[in-house]
Parts: sequence; structure tokens; C-alpha cells
Amino acid sequence: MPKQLVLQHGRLSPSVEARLIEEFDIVRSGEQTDSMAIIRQHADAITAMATSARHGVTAEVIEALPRLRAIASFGVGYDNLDVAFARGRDIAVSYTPDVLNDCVADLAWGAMLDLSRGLSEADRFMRRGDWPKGAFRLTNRVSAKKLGIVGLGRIGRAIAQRASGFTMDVRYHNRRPVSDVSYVHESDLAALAHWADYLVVAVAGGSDTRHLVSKSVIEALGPKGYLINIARGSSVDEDALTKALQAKSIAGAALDVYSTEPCFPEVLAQLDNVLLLPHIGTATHETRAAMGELVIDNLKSFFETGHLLTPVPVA
Ligand code: 8YV
Repeated sequence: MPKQLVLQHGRLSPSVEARLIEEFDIVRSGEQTDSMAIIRQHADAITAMATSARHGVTAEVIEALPRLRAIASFGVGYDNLDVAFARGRDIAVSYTPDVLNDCVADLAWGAMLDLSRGLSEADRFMRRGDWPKGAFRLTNRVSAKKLGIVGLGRIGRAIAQRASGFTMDVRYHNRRPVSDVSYVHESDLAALAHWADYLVVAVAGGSDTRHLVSKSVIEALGPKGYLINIARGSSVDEDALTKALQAKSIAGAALDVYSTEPCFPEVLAQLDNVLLLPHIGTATHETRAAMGELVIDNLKSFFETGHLLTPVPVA
């Protein structure tokens, strides 16, 4: 039986691209200079697309594909996909939730521990040969402190669940309280920041959460507070955060995401109160393979039934 045709819009990891080629007849676009020409050349035959949270899909690309009926995205964020435009053209969009919750939550905890106990800073201290010159500085205990979570979605919940192992008090900020958790809901984000020792940003990206962690929220976090962002760079006022870190008006920040990736504010690289990570929340062999298989399963389901398995939720 001939393989179904799928447009792969944007690069994916080599192993995921290899699996797509095993399952489908693949045409690639998105990264080439003549990408739109490639899309137009195959437009009449393309009904399904694979893409990623990182690369995304614009209205222009969707407009150029009159027979497109399904977009399967690799990743849990869809702020780079024009979902509203796709829906307006009756195009279904899927993402890859749940299979990545644990890895992203693990990274948030690793970042929090590293930042608070100065693990990466201590490693640099050892490699510079500084130990014979004196002891490494005292740092801050994580256990039994106060954890504030901005966005108690799937990943936020996984982060909160891990707090029981550190006997931490957990509160969260959502647009609305969730009914099936015992954590305290804080409707005022600045108040949550003032209360928390660690403020972890786990909200979905997009216009609704742009600069949600504002200058005033960062000020409320205060000199003993740490900010950890494993969500989207757009959710934090990056200029205000950079200034706060330079002035040491917050204790520190661990960042896996930035407003203009792969660029980030260069001054941050000079600061010891910042842990800088290159958007690796889902970047494990196991999780990226599971995400890739979920993209493939969504495409197979579309071709067999006309429906996607994990559609992006309606706002
Ligand atoms: C992507 C991400 O998985 O899942 C997301 O939304 O932000 C990332 O972990 C990765 O960048 C591939 O697009």
C-alpha cells in the first residue's frame, strides 16, 4: 500500500525524521530559502502536515495549502502555530501533551536545586582550581521552603507533586482555581511571588500570558526569591528580570527559555546568580521518542479515521 503524503514543515530530531520517513511519504519545507515554492509545488496533494512547537506554522503557509486538513505538532506549546487561522479553515491541530510532563518537571527541579545550592557555580569553582584558596560560599537550602507555581497545568502539577519529597509548602496561580488539588490557589500573582521562595513559571505561551511575570511580580519575589522559567520566554518581562538579576534584587533565576531563542541577553552570561539552559526541557532520548511517536500516531489516526488523537484544546 503506498505511503500517505505528509508535509514536514521545519526540522525535527534525526530519529523522529527517520520514523516519519518509515511511516509516510515526506516532503520537507520550512527551513529552505525556497520553502514556499516547495509548498506550492505539492499543495494540491497535501492534506496533512507534521511540524513542531519550535518551528510553528503561519497563516501564509496554511493559506498556500488548500487541501490541508490536519497539522500534527511535535511539542506541547502551540504559541508558534496559528491555531485560530487553522480552525477557521476547518483544519485540526494536534500537539504532544503528557508524554513530556515528567521530563520538564524533572528539569524544573534540577534547575531549582542547581540554582539554590550553586551546583554549576561550584563546578566552575572547582575547575578554576579555587578550592585551595578557600571554601565555596554558603548557599540556600531547598527543602521545607515555599514553592509558588505559575500555571498549574499538566507540567505544573508534575512539578508540584515532586515538592512532597522536599517537604515544601505549595501554592499556585491560575486564571481559575482547580478543584482536584489541595494546594492553595493565589489569585494575585504578585502576592504569590511575595510569599514564595521559588517561583516556577509553567504557563502556556502566547498573547494571554505575555509578560505575566511582570516587573512588579519580579519586585515582589524579592532578594530571597528565585525565578525558574521552563515555559516560554514571552511569559516573563525579560528586561525587568535582567535588571533585577544585575541589581541582585532577586536571589537568582534558572532559565530554559528566552524571548528570542537561540539568542538571550548577553549580560546574563556574566552573572553567577543565573543558570542558563538551552531549552532542553523535553530533550531526553525517551521523551523526544515518545513525542515523535505521538505525532506519528496522530497522523495515522487522521488518515484512518479523519480525527486526531490529542487535539489542541479549544481556548
Ligand atoms: C519542544 C517545547 O518540544 O514542547 C514544547 O512546547 O517548548 C519544546 O520542548 C521542542 O522545542 C521541539 O519543538
